[in-house]
Amino acid sequence: MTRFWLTLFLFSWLGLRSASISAQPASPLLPLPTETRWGQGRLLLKTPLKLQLDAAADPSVRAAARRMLTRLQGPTEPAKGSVLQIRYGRVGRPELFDEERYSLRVTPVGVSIDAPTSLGVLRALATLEQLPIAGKKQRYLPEVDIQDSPRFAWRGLSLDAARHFLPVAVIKRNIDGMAAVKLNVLHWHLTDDQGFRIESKVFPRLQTVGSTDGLYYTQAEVREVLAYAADRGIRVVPEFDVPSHTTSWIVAYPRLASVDSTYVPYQLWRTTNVAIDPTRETTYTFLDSLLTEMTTLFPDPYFHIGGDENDGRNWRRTPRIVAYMQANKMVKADGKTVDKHQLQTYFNRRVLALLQKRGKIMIGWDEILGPDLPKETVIQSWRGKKGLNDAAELGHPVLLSSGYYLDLNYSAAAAYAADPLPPDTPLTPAEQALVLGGEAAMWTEFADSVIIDSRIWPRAAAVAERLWSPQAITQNVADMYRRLNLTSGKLEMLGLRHRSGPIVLLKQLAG
Ligand code: CP6
Repeated sequence: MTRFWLTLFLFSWLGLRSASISAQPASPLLPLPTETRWGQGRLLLKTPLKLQLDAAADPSVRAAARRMLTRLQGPTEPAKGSVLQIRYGRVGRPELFDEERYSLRVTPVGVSIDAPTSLGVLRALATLEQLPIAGKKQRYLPEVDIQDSPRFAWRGLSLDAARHFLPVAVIKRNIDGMAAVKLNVLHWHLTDDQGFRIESKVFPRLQTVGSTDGLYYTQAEVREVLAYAADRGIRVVPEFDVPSHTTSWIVAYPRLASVDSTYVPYQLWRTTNVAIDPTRETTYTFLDSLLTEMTTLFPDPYFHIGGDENDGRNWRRTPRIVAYMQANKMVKADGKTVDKHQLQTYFNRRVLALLQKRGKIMIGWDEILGPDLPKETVIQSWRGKKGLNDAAELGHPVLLSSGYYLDLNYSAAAAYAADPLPPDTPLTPAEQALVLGGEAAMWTEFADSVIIDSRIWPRAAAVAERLWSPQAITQNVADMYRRLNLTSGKLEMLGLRHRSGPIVLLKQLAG
């Protein structure tokens, strides 16, 4: 035993020594790539890099390369000088999950990016943008050889645009931030008690009556955001939260309600206990029309139906719904007490059928989990790690959000420590393969579009690294904070005003 520890100490001491001898530069990169080999040379940035890209290249890749060069070198005309060479096989399909690999080489004479797909190129460009070092006289790229691919395929940021509306410009600048740290899924929480934030042409009262402040995205604006995200290799998954969190829906269309009553829009700080009626066929004809419209608008194969925090109070108070549950044996083990969870599972199966008819994969928060839920439904765990493991053990694909709630103001270190698959995971390899990744979540009951950047950034970048980088090289919290500080400065330059805050804007307005 003693000898074992001694050997261990000796090895770790040698490890430290050899690291300091080879004078590794402190990496500016976040998330850390799978493999990084630093060289001794440097590529000075004073001569503009000339972009060398296949003539038939995807316009998004060309635009992304131009954006990166402008940020790196200013809006210079490409001259002679060194070359940025980009090669890739095909245009990536984000939903295929294995398309983000790349290699990036910087030598004193140029930069080369090789990737199987355009998505890999976008990730490589994000890395390249983090590399420049300000030398004594001029800026340069350090010589480096990087091989990189993500640990998890699904690295999301969830934004609640329902409680406080988030204008398109806010969504776009947050997409820029996501791209900078290789987050690849924007989960757009579009509806909640306090507002239905997207235009429906079929049921326009949803946005006109359901958003009492009149703020919602038109379908043209949604398309604009989708194109902006797609150009940056980011998928957009919309959430329409049902059956609970639906006051706005019910205020607009009272026929959806479980309880016949007059509903008023909820105030921001109140939580929900309304739910739409899952026992009436008209509820499903309504949802069928709405989902037909919305699944056509959003091209991503995944579609989020929420499903969280239904306390069942509305259903238990309605004799018609209680009778339905009894007639259909939706009761607990005692054979008498009605079980709202069984009714919600029935509802979920009906919604699943509507989505599958449109070729969509359904996602819901962990409350929707139950033995009768079809296995193809993805579970997003927010109430704790147990939800993630339970779902994977039952055979569901699963996402982790527990531990990544930015509005709870955990430290970056705490978010960093939350790992979907820690070394002591109880999951078998087959179950582990069901863990798609995770999402940082920003709820907006107590945050509006002015301060939201400072809640999201830079902590979402710590989550991004947890989900992208290998576990073994991401155990040093102090080093994460060092790199987070660098990243934060870069995010600020992208327009995410989380450091200086609105004061800077006010000063600018004041002239
Ligand atoms: N809104 C919705 C929320 C939350 C959820 N759903 C939430 C619950 C608890 C915490 C944070 C957020 N505000 N629609 C749960 C998924 Cl701590």
